[in-house]
Amino acid sequence: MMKKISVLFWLLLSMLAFAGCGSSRFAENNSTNLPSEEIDDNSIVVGFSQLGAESDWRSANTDSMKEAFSAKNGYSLVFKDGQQKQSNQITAVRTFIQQDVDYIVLAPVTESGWDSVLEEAKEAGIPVILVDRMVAVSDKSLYNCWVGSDFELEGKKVCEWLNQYAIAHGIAAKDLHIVDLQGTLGSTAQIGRSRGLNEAAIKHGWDIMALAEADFTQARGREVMASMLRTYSNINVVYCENDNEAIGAIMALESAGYTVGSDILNGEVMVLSFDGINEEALGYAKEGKIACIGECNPMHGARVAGMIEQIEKGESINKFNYVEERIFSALPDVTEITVDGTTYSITVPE
Ligand code: GYE
Repeated sequence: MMKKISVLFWLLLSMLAFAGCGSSRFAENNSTNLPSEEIDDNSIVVGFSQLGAESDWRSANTDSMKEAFSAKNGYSLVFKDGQQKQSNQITAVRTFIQQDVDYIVLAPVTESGWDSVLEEAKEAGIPVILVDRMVAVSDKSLYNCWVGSDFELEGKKVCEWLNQYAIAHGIAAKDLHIVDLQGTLGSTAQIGRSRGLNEAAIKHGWDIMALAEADFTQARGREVMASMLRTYSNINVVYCENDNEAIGAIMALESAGYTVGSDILNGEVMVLSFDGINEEALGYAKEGKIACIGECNPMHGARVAGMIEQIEKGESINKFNYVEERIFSALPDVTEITVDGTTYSITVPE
């Protein structure tokens, strides 16, 4: 089952291909080339196609995976950064198939377009584990299992927090003027979080003034917010689909002269967000500058390693594995929320 020889062969091939290039070429390529001393007969070879490095969440996720699939834990990891492009990820998966790795782990950038390459992996008999986002394939046997977050639930929780906050402060639905800085369009995190907001807006009669893709990055969050402020002057709630966008949006709001905070009846602009892993965003949440953060847990490394252990032992494994997540707010007014019959207490960020 171990694929030592073929990986060694690939290692040699890539060394030949890169011979003569400076070390920066390796950095640009952004892959981990396996040092031969890390490949041993007993290691399990994992090819991990990470979608990019767009956010702090993503960096934490990458670290967690690298830690779990370390040589000391008995793994050889082939890491490829897709740089936010599905075509790069498809190439990475094809490379893993050619390398004949033991497992393919995929964090897909968007949901559609995975059928062919996953069929190739299946034909090669290599188990595929999805992490974080999902793929939209009609044949679910193209992957073994998935672990990640319930993004729609995250969205519903943050919106229910907003609803309870509005009730506690006597803010009418018609007085909320919301914009949505969406994540990468077509990614599971975007689809779920946008849907959570959309459903709440329909339920409560909220006005969603504008929505636009900000790609989960601080730079795009800032640009998209600045452009929305040029079009609309009465925005008072900014729903950011991750913390990096929120940090960018706060920069744009403050440089346009707005005060970011929760007193929306007196002209402050409220920022809502997701993740809760970025120190700066958590700091903002502590001071109430980000009113509420729906936690999104990136620490999937040990979870995926656990799944691989189960497959190795021939144990059956749950297809979909959702992680539990909290909701952060330092504002005193709402202490718990109920979504779909479950009550969640609010965690005050420390
Ligand atoms: O919220 C965001 C990242 O898919 C859960 O992607 C992930 C999201 C996360 O870029 O920060």
